[in-house]
Amino acid sequence: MIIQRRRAGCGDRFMSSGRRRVTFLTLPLFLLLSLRSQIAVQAQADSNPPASQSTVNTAYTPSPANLAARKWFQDAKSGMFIHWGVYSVLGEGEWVMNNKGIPISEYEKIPPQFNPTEFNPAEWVALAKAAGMKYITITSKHHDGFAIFDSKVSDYDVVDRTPYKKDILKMLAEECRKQGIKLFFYHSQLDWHHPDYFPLGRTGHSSGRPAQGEWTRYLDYMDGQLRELLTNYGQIGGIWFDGWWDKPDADWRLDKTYKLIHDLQPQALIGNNHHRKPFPGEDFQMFEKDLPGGKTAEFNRDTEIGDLPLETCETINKSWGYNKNDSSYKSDKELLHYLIRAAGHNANFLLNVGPLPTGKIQPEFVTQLRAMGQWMTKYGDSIYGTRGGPVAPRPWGVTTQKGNKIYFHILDWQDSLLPLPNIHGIIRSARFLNTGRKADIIDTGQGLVLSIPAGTIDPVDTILVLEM
Ligand code: JFZ
Repeated sequence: MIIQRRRAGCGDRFMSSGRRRVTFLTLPLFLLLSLRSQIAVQAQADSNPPASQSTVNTAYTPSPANLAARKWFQDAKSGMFIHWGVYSVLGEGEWVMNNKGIPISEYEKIPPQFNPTEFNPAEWVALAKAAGMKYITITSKHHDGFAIFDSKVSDYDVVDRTPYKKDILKMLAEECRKQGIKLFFYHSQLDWHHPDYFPLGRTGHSSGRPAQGEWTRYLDYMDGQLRELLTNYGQIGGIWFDGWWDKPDADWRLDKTYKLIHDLQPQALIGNNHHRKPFPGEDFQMFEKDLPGGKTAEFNRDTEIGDLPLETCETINKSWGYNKNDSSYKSDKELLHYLIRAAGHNANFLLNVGPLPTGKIQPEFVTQLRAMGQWMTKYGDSIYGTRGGPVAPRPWGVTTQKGNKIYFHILDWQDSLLPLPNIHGIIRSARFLNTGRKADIIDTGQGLVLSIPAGTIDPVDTILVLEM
């Protein structure tokens, strides 16, 4: 409800411009109560969908544990994406095998060079926490087909083919459990190495594989690795699939694979980066390099937003896997804006790091992550546990909400007045989170306007909190 008209004689202070200024904090209680009865409700054509997400797929009923995990996921808001594999050795990103046309026979010479003696899982997990992140999603196997865990259905893995010989995922899983971070596995359905990934899809044509193979055997192999991932690493957050888009017309036997996962760990959340509306059996929907509904990336052209929890992922520079030639780092402000805008879109932000082949995370990433964490320590209340707020995302910023609080995140606004549409009901208090100062809300008679005094604008995010 927007308060449009107030009774004469109730202390209206008219400004010279004719606007009425309402400082809600200073209004006596009887006035606030009297305002309840003089209300005009304004239709809202442009508000976000309701905060509670409907979760029903046709052929799949998520378990209560799964529904609880979805809520946890939506509350978590921030996660760390990790692209790490033997490709890191070459320092040209995780697509190097395809992009440089490296045949399998040559690519198989890389694992013997992968020896990350400086890998310290405690350091990685602590860094994620310091960045304010609540979960980690790491590549168990990327498109190159190489597993960074101990697989028994293949010897193309870190234990069998590298001098390091240790199960990286086991080490990380133990540390995550210790430090209270959830662990998800990114698992590539696309495989440039396995002989039964046949017929080939759009990519991986220079691998030099024989022109034959049995597709269902490949799917059995993939399910075999997934069974390992859901059995040997304790309770996991979920599986982040990718690569479906390489063969969109293939029979991926998704029902069987998804059922396997949900049978083994009902709470595990399944998402698939197929850039389509969610398929039955999935528990969350992710977007790559775009906010939900955004179509700046070509592969998001056919994307539609479903009704599952949302996540969007992005890189700090332009690469997922370690790229020694990529120094186009985004600033901490840009990254925070992405996180805040994602929250306003009702989505999580999964921010990527591509560790070095040594096991270290490069200092440029560490600096940005720590800066983001410092901001989250101060202002996390306006992000964690929130859902998209009453005003749909705007160029100037976004809104989030939690309980009786509405947060306006003003990210890019130069003027001293900002309209506050879609605010219904009595405002019990209005203040700026950055300074703690009371905010002046002006009732124009046709809607509310926020007055932003000089010096109030915060270079990252000016946050107005309305308590309703
Ligand atoms: C995928 C991966 O290919 C990429 O390496 C990274 O892991 C990212 C998070 O996810 O990105 C894609 C997905 C689809 C296409 C291209 C890149 N596509 O459809 O062309």
